[in-house]
Amino acid sequence: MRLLLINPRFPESFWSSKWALTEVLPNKRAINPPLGLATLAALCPSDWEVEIVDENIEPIPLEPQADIVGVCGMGVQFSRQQELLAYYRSRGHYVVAGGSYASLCPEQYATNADTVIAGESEYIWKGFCRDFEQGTQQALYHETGTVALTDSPTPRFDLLKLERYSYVSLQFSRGCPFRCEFCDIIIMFGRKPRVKSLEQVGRELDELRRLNVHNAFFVDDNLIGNLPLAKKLLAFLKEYQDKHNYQFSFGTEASLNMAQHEDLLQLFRAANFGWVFIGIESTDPASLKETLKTQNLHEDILTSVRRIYSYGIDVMAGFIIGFDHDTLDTFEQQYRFITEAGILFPMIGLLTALPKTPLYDRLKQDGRLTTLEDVHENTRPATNVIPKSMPYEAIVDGYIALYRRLLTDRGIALRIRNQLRFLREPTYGGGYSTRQGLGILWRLVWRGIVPGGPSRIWQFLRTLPWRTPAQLPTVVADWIGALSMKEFAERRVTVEASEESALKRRVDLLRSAIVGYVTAGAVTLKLQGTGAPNLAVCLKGRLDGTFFKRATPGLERFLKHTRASVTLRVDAFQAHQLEPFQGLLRRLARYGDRVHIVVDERLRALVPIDSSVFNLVLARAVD
Ligand code: B12
Ligand code: SF4
Repeated sequence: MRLLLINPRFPESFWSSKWALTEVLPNKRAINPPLGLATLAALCPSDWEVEIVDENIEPIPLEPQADIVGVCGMGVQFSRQQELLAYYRSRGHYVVAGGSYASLCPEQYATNADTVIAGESEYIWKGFCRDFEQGTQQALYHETGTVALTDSPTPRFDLLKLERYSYVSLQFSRGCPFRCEFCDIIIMFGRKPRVKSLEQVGRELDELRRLNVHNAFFVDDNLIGNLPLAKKLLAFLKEYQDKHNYQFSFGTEASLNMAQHEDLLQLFRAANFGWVFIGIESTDPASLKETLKTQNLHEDILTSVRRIYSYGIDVMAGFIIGFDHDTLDTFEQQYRFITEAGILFPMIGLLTALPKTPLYDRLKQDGRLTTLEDVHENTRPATNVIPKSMPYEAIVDGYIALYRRLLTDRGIALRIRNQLRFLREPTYGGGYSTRQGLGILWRLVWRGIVPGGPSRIWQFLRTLPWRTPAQLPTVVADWIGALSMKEFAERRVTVEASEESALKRRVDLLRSAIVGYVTAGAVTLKLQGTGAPNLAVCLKGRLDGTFFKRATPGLERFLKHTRASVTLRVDAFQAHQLEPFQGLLRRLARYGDRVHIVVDERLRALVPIDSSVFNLVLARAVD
């Protein structure tokens, strides 16, 4: 049996770190590989041929040799996941949906998937494989019991192109003991953390060592969900690292109460954990109580963060604004805390109600939910919650203003200095060779710092740790991450919505450059939409090299100077156009997230498109 597993392209978000990946880090295309697919591959019968394609790093095959195509997805990937399922099904493949969102809302897949795997797949996937071989497969396999993680196999890391990711994922536990009102993790994975055995973890690390991995991310919901077991894991990791020259630099997700256990922090340090992601959400005790995040109420949060720093561990954190107790002052409080604590990568979201969570049920009952497209992307100025203590427009404006303040060069530098005052001996070393490290620094300076002008250069110099060089990798990573966020925010979050005149001017310039072709009807241009403007360009007649020479800079400038998207539709194409067309694509690649390409089905073999760079539209009915 031939099985093709696909991780669909993510829409761009703060997490994509696009600027860092394209401009600074060597040969990396995405942050993390799809661990769920590698786990699923390991659960297949040994005689099945399995291939994993991650559309975030490579194009999807349009004519795969596969009996079954399995597509995973989080909520943010839902529309692409549906598009891929529909496409492969229309080509005669048997299509299966699984992953985070199919686990939470399997009912939403009924139309496009032949089978839905809902929940952890360690047991039910084996059932599906058996049934499929016998021709008795069902439409839905739903895990309703409890999966013991000791039954989870070593993921097929060998099927992933690990060198293209900044971190490689592995997992020790699932589930979290807490009960934050907005959280869907405990709906999917429960409140009793389940863990793998230390032997299993050791086997996975052996495999990652064999594959020459250095940066590893424990993607647990909360690594310290079961404290005694977490301590055993960390002691084991320390011993493992001792034996193997500290090959790994680790990171993970954990709850803030880790700060209350100095022995635990000591173990984190000893095992070489460089950073931890923590859901801080709010510094207001009333809001924390409201959302049942009581584990954050043990002490002043700044004290907790600084204690974690004192063990050499950097803190990334998530914040939420929009709790019922929050007011317009909350924005200022969050700004002050994030700055004083020196949190370089604050993931700030407006309170959003995800389906099936207690928050969703409460707000629905109170009539405080609106419909919002793509509710899953919660790091943008939009929410499906009607705020209680401030107008919706004010919360959106406050959100944009907060990011603006945090992402000024001065704001970034101030946070770095506040962080370094307490993160004196960071464990994080970068995980790169000296040569690679110098290359990264060089690109950061020339592509990130110098283009920011004298003020950014000055702020950068002020953050350099002249007396403590061990802090340098942290400073470099801080600037790379912060400039990546800044670049994304400037394009997608904080841009003024009033770009209309700039848009029209750019389209006019483009049109006048190719006016002969437009008049002849060989190409059409149409600017559509206001909130999310889109320029539709349709190639429909004979186009020569001169056309591409003139259209390329115009389109490139359109994308560079506006935040609009472009839909490039190819309805006619001759073989001699391939070279100039590819030249056009190369110039637009850096804006690929905003470029949608629709190729007439009869021409697809003639016009190869890298779907990991551009949005390759496969749905039939596209305007
Ligand atoms: C690691 C991680 C990330 C990483 C890497 C993501 C990646 N490439 O895989 C990073 C940090 C980049 C990330 C980012 C985001 N994430 Co995330 N992430 C996780 C985390 C912590 C672990 C995922 C994981 O690897 N699990 C380990 C594997 C083994 O388990 P699994 O994926 O559940 O897979 C099992 C089954 O689902 C099934 N399965 C999986 N795939 C498939 C496919 C098929 C065909 C089948 C049959 C079965 C199947 O088999 C597996 C074994 O049982 C989860 C939390 C969680 N516990 O799932 C959140 C989680 C998946 N993320 C989430 C979110 C919301 C996001 C963001 C949108 C956050 C944001 N607001 O910006 C971004 C989006 C990413 C982007 N680029 O835009 C949500 C998704 C909610 C949902 N129900 O859809 C989760 C569940 C956390 C949460 N509740 O907040 N994330
Ligand atoms: S600590 Fe995190 S994973 Fe645990 S319930 Fe709260 S939000 Fe969910």
